[in-house]
Amino acid sequence: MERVHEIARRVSNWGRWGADDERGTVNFITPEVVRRAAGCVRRGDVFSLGLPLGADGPQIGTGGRFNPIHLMSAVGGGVGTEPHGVRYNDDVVTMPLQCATQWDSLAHVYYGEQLYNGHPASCVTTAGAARNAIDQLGTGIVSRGVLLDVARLKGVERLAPGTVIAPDDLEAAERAANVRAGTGDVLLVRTGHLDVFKRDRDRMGFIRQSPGLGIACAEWLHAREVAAVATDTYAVEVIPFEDPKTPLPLHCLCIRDMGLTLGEMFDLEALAADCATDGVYAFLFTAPPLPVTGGVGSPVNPLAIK
Ligand code: UVW
Repeated sequence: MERVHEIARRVSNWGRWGADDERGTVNFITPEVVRRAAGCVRRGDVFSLGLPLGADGPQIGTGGRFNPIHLMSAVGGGVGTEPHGVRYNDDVVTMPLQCATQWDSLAHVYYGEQLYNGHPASCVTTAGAARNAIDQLGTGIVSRGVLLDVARLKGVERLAPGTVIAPDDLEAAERAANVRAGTGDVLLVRTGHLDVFKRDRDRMGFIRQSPGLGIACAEWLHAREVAAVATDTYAVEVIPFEDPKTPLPLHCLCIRDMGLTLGEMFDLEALAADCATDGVYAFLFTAPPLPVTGGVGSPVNPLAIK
């Protein structure tokens, strides 16, 4: 953890938005940022970045995560007394909030008995998160989205598992896209790794190892003041971890020290193909989490609008 502690001293946002803050870098999304984002809409084409929420999802059962269980609680239920009158269908879903395309809340990963902004880890109990829960970000995540297609930059369909994405790669992808991620933007980084699940149907291969952001990206993300970062992988950061003795180092720095939420398993394929065609890598991005009271994550259907 030494390196995490050392970088944390430089990237910490604790106190930046007040001692009570539970929203972290989403605070960078000001009304002016939203207005600028809305100006990115040119054609009106909408891209969904969400995986289907079904039994055929990416989970393999580890860590208590399973794929959604969808049940019908009413099929052709009657309303009123007419023999051929009004009928209704209803349904129920049981699912881990982290099972498919999702945001991490600022209560999700921590170390040293404190969550983001110094809120005590004891705020999270079996009843949920009393601080830093996902509902705190409920209105927050609409902004300009910027896609950095690192796989395309490297000329491959997918980066190999274990490939560390460094700040230089992000900047090279920016130059290739003629875009610069800045204050309040939501950064989407494409590795191509989602196809290990989507095309190969290899869930184990998708989850157990992946390309991803290296620990050095924490300072870059901090300097650019992005509001959130999401990738097409299971954990945003590279797996195996760069230092096997320090698990989830980027989660620790982003979520706990910077208050920067992470988006995982975003399906960037159709959006990336469109960006490669029209050369436009910035768009309106909206992905409000479900306001789950006390939730430490949320499924989401992010939309990119060009
Ligand atoms: C963990 O694996 C703990 O978290 P995430 O789903 O955010 O990668």
